[in-house]
Amino acid sequence: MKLDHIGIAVKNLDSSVQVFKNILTGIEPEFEEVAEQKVRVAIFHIGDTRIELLEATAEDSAVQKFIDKKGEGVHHLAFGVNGIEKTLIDFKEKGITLIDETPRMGAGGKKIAFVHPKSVNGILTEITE
Ligand code: CMX
Repeated sequence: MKLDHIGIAVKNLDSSVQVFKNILTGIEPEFEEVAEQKVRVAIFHIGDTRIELLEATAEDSAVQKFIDKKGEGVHHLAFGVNGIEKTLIDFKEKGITLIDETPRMGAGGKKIAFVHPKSVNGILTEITE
């Protein structure tokens, strides 16, 4: 298990990238659009983990709903696992509420699944492989 990335919801990707470039001096982000999740993403690699800035590309995007309700800020934590299907079964057996019972495709063609924030102290949690 590792901390794969931290997702941060932002209103404007371009201006937020400038803010994070000032903080993460010398790190150039990669950009990606994840159509299925209705987000545009700027990815900053920091050692073994990443900060992902998320901008909604549609009004009904989960990121847009989050910003409307809570404002900008940490949107989710993502943990890298070996054997995502096995991990989901394990979580379910432990009574953890899953948003995705089976993995779907996320950024970079990785398998991802979300766990409901109500199950994890208000933190939307992603697992990825
Ligand atoms: N972190 C913490 N709480 C969150 C949240 C988040 N990111 N998103 C929503 N919530 C809370 C809401 O505040 C709300 O709480 P209250 O009931 O106390 O008001 C509750 O969850 C329900 O929220 P909602 O706005 O009514 O939204 P939905 O039920 O439609 O969906 C969720 C919530 C988490 C199930 C949905 O956003 C989801 O399936 N998310 C997973 C996919 C995703 O977030 N994709 C975007 C990023 C993708 C990427 O990284 O590529």
